[in-house]
Amino acid sequence: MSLRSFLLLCLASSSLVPLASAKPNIVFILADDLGYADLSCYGADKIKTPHLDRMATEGMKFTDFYATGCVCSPTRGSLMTGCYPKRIGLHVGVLQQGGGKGMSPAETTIAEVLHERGYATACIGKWHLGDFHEVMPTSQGFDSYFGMIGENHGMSDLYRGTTLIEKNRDVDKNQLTKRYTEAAVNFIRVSKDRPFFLYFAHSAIHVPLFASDEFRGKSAAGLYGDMTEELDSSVGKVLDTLKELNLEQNTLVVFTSDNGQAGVAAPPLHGGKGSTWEAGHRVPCIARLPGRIPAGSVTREMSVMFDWAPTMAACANGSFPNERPIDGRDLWPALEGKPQAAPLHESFVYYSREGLPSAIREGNWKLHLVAPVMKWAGKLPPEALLDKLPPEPLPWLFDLASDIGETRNVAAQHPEVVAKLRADIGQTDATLTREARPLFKHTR
Ligand SMILES: [Ca+2]
Repeated sequence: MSLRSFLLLCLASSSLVPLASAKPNIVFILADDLGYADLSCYGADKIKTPHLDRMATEGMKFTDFYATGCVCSPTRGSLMTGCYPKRIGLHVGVLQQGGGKGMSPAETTIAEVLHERGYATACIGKWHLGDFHEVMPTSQGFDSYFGMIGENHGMSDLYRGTTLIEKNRDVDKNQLTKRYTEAAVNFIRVSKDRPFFLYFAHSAIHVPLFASDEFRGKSAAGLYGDMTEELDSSVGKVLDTLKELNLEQNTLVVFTSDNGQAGVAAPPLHGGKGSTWEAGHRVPCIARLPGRIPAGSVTREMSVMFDWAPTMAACANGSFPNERPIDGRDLWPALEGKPQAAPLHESFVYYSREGLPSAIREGNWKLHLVAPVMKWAGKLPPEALLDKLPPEPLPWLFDLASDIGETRNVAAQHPEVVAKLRADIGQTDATLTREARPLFKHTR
């Protein structure tokens, strides 16, 4: 081939077939306390979520995706670092505003990894990984931050960067989803000409519940449903903006939740936030990147929040640093629908909100060594939950393939499975304990 025809061919192919960008944009949307069965594409019949449903039909839905923690801070730290919360000292409870603790600045975050690869990075919404300058989003890899640093109730204030702009009592929480969404859309617009990473962590659905007038009283599932529908509408606005800017084909969008619903879960799961029942940890997860993630696909691969850090790094054609051990694995083979010879994870360990290794899943087996506690059971009397507990003493073994609601204890029939899972949970916890790195603690 002559040089001239080679150049012509290059020119023709570059104009006809745009090369897939080596650095797709990434939008990671995290809901707070949204339950597994609370989106219509996950079986909800009283809550309408057309935008998330569309995202699922255009991308991949996960059936067996786990929030690392059953409460906020552990899961959020895990998402940022690719680690089990215990590895980074975040496995016990949640961080309190003014409590002097935070995720260590010595940890490598996905925002730092992407920033180093040339991404514009923004965190909008709930951070919940510390409220001192040293541990706020702008010290952990984000160019900018706007949001309520902790939970939408109590003491949490609204920040821009590291500046407190509104005290908690002055924030109109009914307008929070709208304000966050405007900020998110604005960030996408101003960043459209370079790779960007938006971590959009809604304060919704966490109790107490708030909704703007447009959504209040509109769903068939009370204020929780109204708030979920408003959240769905926010996702729609983000997707519409990507489409309008012609970025749809070049943006990975992920939607998931940081733990289960703070009430009693809708069937088929049992339990809720703060417990190691499936409904405490198993959450909806949807991922869309047209052309790479097959449209309308479903994965049953057991995967965990900590997988997204290495997966997002790989999406940016990079890799997550491994000088310090991490627990996450690259989800791309599963996301691209490639057949898997072996499961991504042999096991997943459920830590209780007290930080104890309480249950483990391997394949479809789940073993509970500690009885799950339901702290956020809403208004239900404790007796209503007791009848769900197996009458036999611990440990309890469930086959999630046939008993996703964890109601039939089969430990007595499978002593060898119980023994293996018991040994494995001990081994995982021993490794994490031995290798654990410290939290940030303010010394002033
Ligand atoms: Ca939460």
